[in-house]
Amino acid sequence: MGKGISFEGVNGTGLRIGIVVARWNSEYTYAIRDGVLEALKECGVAAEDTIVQEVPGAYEVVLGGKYLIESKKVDAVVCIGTLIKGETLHFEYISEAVTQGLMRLQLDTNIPVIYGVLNTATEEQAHSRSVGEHNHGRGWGFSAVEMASMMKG
Ligand code: RBF
Repeated sequence: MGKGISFEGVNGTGLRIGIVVARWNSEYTYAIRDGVLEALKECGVAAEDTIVQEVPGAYEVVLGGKYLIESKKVDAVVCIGTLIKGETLHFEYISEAVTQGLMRLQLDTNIPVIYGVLNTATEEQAHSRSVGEHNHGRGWGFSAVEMASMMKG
């Protein structure tokens, strides 16, 4: 389950969940995607109701999420990216834009958007939160189902 919180009783039967995965830092983003898939399966989301869409980088996950919401009618979407602080200011600009974009997306559409973006200072931090001892993807998968259920009343 997610670090520090429990998702007991979360039931995804009949829900459609989208996953958007950035290919930048795919060693980490694919591990997170797999964690999300594992959680969705565990709480009863059918394989045919799980829609995975790849995009190039974290900057593109916002539009990827909008696409799944509008064209694939998902009940929630998990947007996955990994931004690792580099030598340039790209990290700050992309991170800020994606963070604002994902919040705006869910408020504009009334469809839950799960913030699946790791913003880390080092590769080691990204590693431990994805392929390492704690895969955040699992908690994000359960969060998607919980929020989708909430919105469906
Ligand atoms: N995308 C990521 O998902 N993670 C990164 O750490 C990342 N770093 C980038 C650093 C630079 C200098 C540039 C130019 C792009 C980076 N991107 C990264 C890609 C970005 O999210 C997007 O795919 C491209 O900028 C094209 O819009």
